[in-house]
Amino acid sequence: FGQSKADIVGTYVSYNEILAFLEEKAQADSQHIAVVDIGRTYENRAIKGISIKFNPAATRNIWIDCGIHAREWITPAACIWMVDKLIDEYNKNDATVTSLLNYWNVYIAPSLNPDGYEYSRTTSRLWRKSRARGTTGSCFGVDLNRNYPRKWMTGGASSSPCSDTYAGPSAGSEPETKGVINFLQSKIGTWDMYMSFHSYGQWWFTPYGYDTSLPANYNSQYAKAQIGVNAIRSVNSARTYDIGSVAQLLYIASGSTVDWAYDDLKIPFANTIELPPKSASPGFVLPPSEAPGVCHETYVGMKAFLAAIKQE
Ligand code: ING
Ligand code: ZN
Repeated sequence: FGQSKADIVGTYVSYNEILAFLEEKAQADSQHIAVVDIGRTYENRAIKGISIKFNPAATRNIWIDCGIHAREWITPAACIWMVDKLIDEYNKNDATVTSLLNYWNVYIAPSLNPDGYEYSRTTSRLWRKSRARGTTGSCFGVDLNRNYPRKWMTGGASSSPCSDTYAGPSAGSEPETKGVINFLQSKIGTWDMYMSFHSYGQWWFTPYGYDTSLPANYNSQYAKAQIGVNAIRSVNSARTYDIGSVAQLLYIASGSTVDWAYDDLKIPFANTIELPPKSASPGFVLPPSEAPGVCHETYVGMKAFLAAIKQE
């Protein structure tokens, strides 16, 4: 037997290995699972996601993305883990996963910034942005989590192409951003949850990043996040997360995915999770030996969070 692609689950792998994994999952059950096109990158890589649709009558959707920032390697690993375990546990008739996947179609995009991810893997480990070349100057890359068209460039973002938080030349200018926007817009009104994974810091963020005001349903978002965080701590008692809005807990940041998903797409549960570790050492460079544990606890937290949302 050849080595199964399933062996990549819980490890840090190349973008090509991620794509091969998605294809393998779709081929193994083409009736329920498909690789979907999200868009292209600046360097013309295909941005792919996977759709998991076990119930043909399900009409509601949820979205999970990872890897919008190149150096946050634990996040594609966490997305791959979720794809693998959701499918596996559904097929094993796990009660929670069965009820979640009979209710929702799930879309998971493990890497929204594959150009940056490959650059981080091969050349510059702490690269954050995309790899777009501006028309002037010698600096590369747009911070894709500052490029979304909700309150673009209104704070906590830079107009300098050399900055790590460069928001791009205009709102939604980047091909990576356009791909996500077009995909979500094509199913507008069907989304119940939008989650973007980042690292590091152990925070569960609600909107907003653009200012310190809170979304209308903040108390409900907080309560559901609390259930997710408690589930994570039930797996690893040392894993504490703080819950709150981006701007209140961390810093002002405009043009991010969550503010766009909540305000423009009206998705009631639009969150960002900052995965472990908690502090700058090891920060983005989480040892691979810790990846399976983080992926597992995160998956447990997401299941509890989704089960809580489903009660609404
Ligand atoms: N942190 C996020 C960033 O893009 C964030 C924080 C989350 C900002 C959600 C806006 C919205 O700066 C990291 N580590 O990337
Ligand atoms: Zn990030």
